[in-house]
Amino acid sequence: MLNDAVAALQNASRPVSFSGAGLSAESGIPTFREAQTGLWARYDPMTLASPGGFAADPELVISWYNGRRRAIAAAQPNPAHLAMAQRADIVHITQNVDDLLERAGAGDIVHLHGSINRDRCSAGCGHREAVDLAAPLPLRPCPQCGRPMRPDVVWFGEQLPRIEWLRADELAAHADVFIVIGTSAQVYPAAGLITTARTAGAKIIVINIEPGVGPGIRLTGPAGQIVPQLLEP
Ligand code: BJW
Repeated sequence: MLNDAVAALQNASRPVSFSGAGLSAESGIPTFREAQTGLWARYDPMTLASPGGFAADPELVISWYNGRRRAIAAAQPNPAHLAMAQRADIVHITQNVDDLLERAGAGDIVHLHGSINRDRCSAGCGHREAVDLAAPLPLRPCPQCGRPMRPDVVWFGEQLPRIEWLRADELAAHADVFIVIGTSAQVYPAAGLITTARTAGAKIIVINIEPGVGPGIRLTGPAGQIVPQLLEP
């Protein structure tokens, strides 16, 4: 299986990666569906990451995000991020809101679900600010219009950023190898990119710690072990 995947990549001219939270798990960042540990065990991430959750309790939601921000600030890219960054020919589509691919040195990254490194006005006045991940600010008003600031990420029920979505769709439609890394592929429209790539004829390589997630060549195991074997054979 690994040999087939390595050969597919060696012959690829338009390789694309598509990653999810499992890519950053070995950096100590809980996956989205695991992000309910400790203090957060009684909260549902599906509710926290939603406009309704923010409207109901904005301080709670900001506190959750700020805890995740501190964890990301303390984390380091793992061997999967580093191996991906070494391959300059791969374009990276990620659902992750962390910056570990950037910190690994990857060049071309499409963030489908936004970035936890920025805040924006929740009323959409257009104001955006960079966030210091190690020392994030508590809930505060937008300096431009006075409405609450919120993380610049995509919550359930919200549209994905148009330019990033169009680029990702185009990349998937023209990829010859599409490497799916550490995602449950349950959240749409992002998960639909796998079908787009497969329908257009791309070879699909799925790397996941769980067996049986997704179509194509399945490489089961932690991304931090499998991705370097695949990209640095
Ligand atoms: C490892 C590992 C290791 C662990 N190595 N692997 C069509 C059908 C049905 C529903 C919908 C649909 N279209 C839209 C919807 C609704 C909704 C949706 O998809 N819901 C599903 C739950 C069914 N989608 C939306 O609302 C989207 N918007 C939209 O469609 O707008 C149009 C619209 C508007 C209004 C009405 C209707 C349509 C927006 C989705 C936004 C998702 N946002 C989040 C939060 C981002 C901010 C934040 O991080 O806080 O994005 S939710 C969360 O899920 C996050 C992730 O990016 C995303 C994907 O999760 P991911 O990355 O796959 O993580 P996990 O935890 O699920 O999986 C981890 C995987 O790693 C597992 O498989 C492990 O086994 C594996 N793993 N360790 C390798 N070491």
